[in-house]
This record gives sequence, C-alpha cells and structure tokens, in this order.
Amino acid sequence: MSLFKRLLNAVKSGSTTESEWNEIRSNLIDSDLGVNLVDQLIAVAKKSKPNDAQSAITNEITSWLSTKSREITPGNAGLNPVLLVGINGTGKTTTTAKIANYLQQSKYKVMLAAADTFRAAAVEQLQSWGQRLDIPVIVGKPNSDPAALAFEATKAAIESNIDYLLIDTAGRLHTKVDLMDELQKVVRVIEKQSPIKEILLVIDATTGQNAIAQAKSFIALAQITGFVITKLDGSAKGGVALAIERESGLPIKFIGVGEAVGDLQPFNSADYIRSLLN
Ligand SMILES: Nc1nc2c(ncn2[C@@H]2O[C@H](COP(=O)(O)OP(=O)(O)O)[C@@H](O)[C@H]2O)c(=O)[nH]1
Ligand SMILES: [Mg+2]
Repeated sequence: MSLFKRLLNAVKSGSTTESEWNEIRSNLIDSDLGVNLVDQLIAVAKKSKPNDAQSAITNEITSWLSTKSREITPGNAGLNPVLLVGINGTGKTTTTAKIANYLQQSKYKVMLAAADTFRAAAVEQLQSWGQRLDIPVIVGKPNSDPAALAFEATKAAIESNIDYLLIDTAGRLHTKVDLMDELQKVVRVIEKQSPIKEILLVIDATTGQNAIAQAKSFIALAQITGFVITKLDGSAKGGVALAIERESGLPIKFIGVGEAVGDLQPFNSADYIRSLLN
C-alpha cells in the first residue's frame, strides 16, 4: 500500500495511536518528501474529518505543485532549442533520446547535439541513439569547446528547418565556476541565433533529498524551465517530485520510468496525486 494511502487510512479509521502516527511519519520521510512537508501533511491529516480526509490531503499536495505549463509543445515557429542539464549519471543522454523520440512521434523535425564533448563515451552513446531513432546528431572533435559545438549545431538546425534541437550537455566540471561559465556560454551562443525554448534539469529520483540541493545549484546557474525526474520506475522515493516543485515553483515536464526510449511520460500532476493516494 502506498505511504500516502496509509496516511489517508489513518485519518479514516479515526483510531490511529500516536505511535502509529510516528510510524507513518517516518515512512513518509523515507519517501524523500522532506521533514517539513511531511509535518505539514500530517498536521492537515490530523485536522481533517474522516469524510473529507481525501480531499484535504489532495488539496494540500496540489497546493505544493507548480502552476506553470508542463508542455514543451507546441514549439515556436522556427527553431526550438532545448538544453538538458544535470549532474553525471542522472540520465541526461538517455532522456535526450527519449524526448527526441517523443517529439519525432508528434511529427516534429528533431536534431541532437552532443555537447558533452569531454567524454567520448557520452558522444558515442548519443550517436548510437541517433542511429536507432534515425535522427541526425551533431558532434564535435573530442575535447572541443561545448559552446562552439552548440553554436554549430544551432546553425545546422536552422539551415535544416529543424523544429527541436536537443542539446545534451556535460554533467560535471572541475569547479562550479567552470560549469557556470560553460553553461552560460552555451546559452549565449545559442541565443545569438535563436531564443531557447527550454532548459530542462534532469534529476535522478533515487538520489533523494540531494535532488533538492542539485535543483537549487542549477537554478542559480541557469534559467531552468522545468525538470525531468528519472528512474521513478520501481522507486519508492516518489516524494522527491512533490518536494522539488514545492521548493522551486518550477514544473516537472516528464518522468523517466525505465531505460528504454519509450520509458518517458509527460508528467500529469492530477494523475500523479491520484496514484499516490490510490
Ligand atoms: N531505471 C531507469 N534507468 C534510467 C532512466 N533514465 C536513465 N537511466 C539509466 O541511467 C544510467 C545513466 O544514464 P545517462 O543517460 O548515461 O546519464 P547522463 O550521465 O546524465 O547522461 C544509464 O544506465 C541509463 O540507462 C530511467 O528513467 N529509469
Ligand atoms: Mg550523458
């Protein structure tokens, strides 16, 4: 039974003991909701009557979620550059391929850019996705300047009348200052040619509360427009999705639910809350 469902049942039963409440509380904390939100939720639950517990909890959770658009389509006329950022291993390259596939299925013309130029394996990984999906991939020379690559890719995409250029970026540099400089340079060279449509921060759900810290650092570095939460398949850590929206006010646009290219879902907040409580 889901943790949130247990919370709901605790209110409905009307006879939950203090030690049962404590157990529910610690289980919710394990779901990576964060102590503050857990306590808020428990306070709402304890205050509500059995009959309106479901709507009180649903309303509370809903009030935490971003009200910004979760759609990345329709795109603008002309090119829509989309940057994927995040630390290594969160699923940026895989998510780049998944979103490319999603857009291609919606009949958009898509191109990929391998701006993680420092890791040969990362470039090859994106190239192999491009081959499988039959989507062109712009790559640079090994260790070339990511901003130069992003510039070339934007130019190529405009010349080929591409709708969406998805740019896979490097995850980790020696210092935060390097990362900031590089990201801002990439953004600048693209924007000289075309306004950026999205900067998506890719977050691994299994990293728990650390995800919140990652979100804060990247939001300070770049104009993040939304999140992709990956590895939600088989993870009990669903609370992080709620916590990250509550902390940032920014929307989750997609969730990753597996390693295959089809394992991507547009994030539907109402469905998500329903799945937590049912
Ligand atoms: N189970 C699961 N694995 C994922 C998901 N997204 C990515 N991965 C895996 O996570 C690992 C790192 O992904 P990658 O795209 O290379 O991360 P990057 O370093 O951020 O580019 C790979 O083994 C992916 O197959 C997901 O939604 N679910
Ligand atoms: Mg990668």
